[in-house]
Amino acid sequence: MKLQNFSFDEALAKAQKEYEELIARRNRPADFTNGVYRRYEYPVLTPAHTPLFWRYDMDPAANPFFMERLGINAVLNSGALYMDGKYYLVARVEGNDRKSFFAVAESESPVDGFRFRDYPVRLPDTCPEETNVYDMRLTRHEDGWIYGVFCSESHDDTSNDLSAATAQAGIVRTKDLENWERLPNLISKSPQQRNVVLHPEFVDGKYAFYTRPQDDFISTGSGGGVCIGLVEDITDPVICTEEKVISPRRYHTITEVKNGAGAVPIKTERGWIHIAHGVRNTAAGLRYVLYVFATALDDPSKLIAEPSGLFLAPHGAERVGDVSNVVFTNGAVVNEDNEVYIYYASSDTRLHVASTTVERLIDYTFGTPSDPLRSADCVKQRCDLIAKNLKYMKR
Ligand code: BGC
Ligand code: BMA
Repeated sequence: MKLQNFSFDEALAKAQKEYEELIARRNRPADFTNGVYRRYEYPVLTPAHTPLFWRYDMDPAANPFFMERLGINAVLNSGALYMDGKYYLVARVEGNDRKSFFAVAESESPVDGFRFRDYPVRLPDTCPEETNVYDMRLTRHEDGWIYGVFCSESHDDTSNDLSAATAQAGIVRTKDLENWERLPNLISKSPQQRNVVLHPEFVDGKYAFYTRPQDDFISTGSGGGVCIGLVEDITDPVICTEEKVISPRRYHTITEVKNGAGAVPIKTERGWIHIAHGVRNTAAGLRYVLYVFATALDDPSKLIAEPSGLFLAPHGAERVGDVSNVVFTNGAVVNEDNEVYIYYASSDTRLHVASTTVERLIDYTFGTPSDPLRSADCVKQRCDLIAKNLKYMKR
C-alpha cells in the first residue's frame, strides 16, 4: 500500500533515533538537596524507555502507519539489585491494558543508561486465578538465591462487585534474573497481603518476611502496620510465628491509613534501615510518602529508631500522574563506595532515583528526633531547636 505523505521507514528511523538518544541521555543531580538525599533531574525509567519492539509492529505490511499496537502506560515501582558492578531494576511495567508485568533493566550506572532486556520476565503461570502482578522486591538472600516477592492479585469471586479483589504475596527465585522458579504464595493468618518483603538473612535459622496484614483489598482495617513473621521452609512458605508489628500505624501521622515495607532493609553498623511508605487520607484521595525506621541488628523485630514524619514526598512534576500525589519505593541499593540509590516511582507513572550515602542515612535515621504526636509537643520540639540554634546564629 502506498500511503500519502507517509514513509514507514522514516517514522521507524525517527523513533529509533529518539529512543537511542533517550537511553544515552546523561542524568544530572538536581541542585537542591535537603542534606539527606539528592534527587536527579530525569526519571530513570518511563514508558518511552521500553523497547520499540515491545510496542510497535515492525512489519510494514501489517502496520503501514507505524502505529503503537501494544502501548505501555507506565513504568513504576521497581525492585533493585547491585551485583557484580551492575545495577539491575525489575520494574513494574503496565500496558495500556492495565495489566502489569515485570521486566529487567540494567545499567553500569545507577542513575542513567538503563536498558530493558529483550523480553520481559516470563513468570511461571501457576495461579490460574491471578489477574495482575506488581511491585516486586528483590532480595539477595544468604541462602544463595535471589528472591522476588510481589503482589499477586485476583478477582474476589465471592463478591458481585467487579472491583472486589484479593492480594497475596507471590514468591519466585532466580540466580540470573532470567530463569525464575515460582514457589507457592505466602500463607499467613491475614486474609490478604501486599507489600511483603523478604529479609536478606536468616533470623533464628528461619526466613523472615516483612508483612502487612490487611482485612480487605484496600483497607488494612485491624492490620496494625508493618510486621515481621518467620517461615521455616521457603518451598512451603507458611508464617509459623505471630506476625509482630515492628512499625505501627499511628493516628494523625503519615501512616494513619496504611504503611508498608518498601525496599529490602539496608544493613548498617547501627541497625537495619528500612525505607517504607506511609499513607494518609485527604480530601483529594490517598497521599503516599516514604518514611524511614530502623530495627536492631541482633533482633530485626525490635524498633530502635523512628525519625519523625516523611522522608520523601511527591514534589513538583512528581505530584501528577495516573494516581497523583504518590511516591512509592520497593528498591534501593548500596554500592562498594557506600553510596545509596533509592528508586522511587511518582504518581504510579514513572521511576526516579535519589542518592545518599550510608553515613548520611545513618545520621538521618538516628539523629532525627521522633514525632511527639501532638501539635503542642511538636511546637515545643521545634522551639527547643530554635532556642539552641539562635545561640549559633549571627544576625
Ligand atoms: C493496583 C495497585 C494498587 C492497588 C491498591 C491494584 O489494583 O494495581 O497499584 O496499589 O490496586 O489500590
Ligand atoms: C499500592 C501499591 C502500589 C502503588 C500504590 C499507589 O497499594 O501496592 O502499587 O504505587 O498503591 O497507587
